Amino acid sequence: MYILYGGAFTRALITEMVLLESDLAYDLREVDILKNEHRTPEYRSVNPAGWVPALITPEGETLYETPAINLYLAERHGITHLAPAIDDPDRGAFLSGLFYLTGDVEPIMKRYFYPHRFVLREEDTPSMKQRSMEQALERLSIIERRLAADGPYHLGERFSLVDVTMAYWAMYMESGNLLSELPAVRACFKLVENRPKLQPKFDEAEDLRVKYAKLQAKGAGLN
Ligand SMILES: N[C@@H](CCC(=O)N[C@@H](CS)C(=O)NCC(=O)O)C(=O)O
Repeated sequence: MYILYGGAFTRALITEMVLLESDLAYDLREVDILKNEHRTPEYRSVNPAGWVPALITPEGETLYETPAINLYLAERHGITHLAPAIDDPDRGAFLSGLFYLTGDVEPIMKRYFYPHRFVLREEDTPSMKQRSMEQALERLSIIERRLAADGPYHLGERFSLVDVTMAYWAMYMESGNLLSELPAVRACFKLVENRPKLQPKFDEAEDLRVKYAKLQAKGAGLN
């Protein structure tokens, strides 16, 4: 069985969704990033980079980097409805969409969620956060145009891992009312959110988000 190191507010949720969509059994080991459990020696012995998620394969190999884990799972188990096979005509568009999100958009999201890490002076934190969201919206507007023209999914009528990856970030943006200018992104997110195997995970994430907002109001936060 797979072991997934994941937990609340982490993109391990994307990997969980891949596992669920693919009917693959897994054991979830919770890593609480609000308690800095990802920085403990125990967790660093799993993933020295200290990022969540990490996946242990049934053979005992440790994998890291979310898109790599997700591609590995889809390809190893032949889940071509999530990741078109290498000889599939949709493969190029699939890889482009996935790498655009994970290589371009996600680092901007990191600056949005952890703005204090990217400034020299504490007083610059709010402007870093604001600028990051402006940049994220600009980068997502490229996806918006593609989805509006050729959607509803990144691959037209065909759902894939690219949509699940985007839906994870869209979920947080939707709860902050940040998708109003991106109706096609929002529509794609809603289609993913309503998939029967994934809906419970989105509901769970929304409950956690509400709890986190309450904690934040009391001064807690990502550090
Ligand atoms: N490039 C890595 C990034 C992983 C990552 O940043 N994970 C976040 C949770 S979504 C994390 O571990 N955050 C803790 C921190 O930044 O201290 C991946 O795609 O897996």
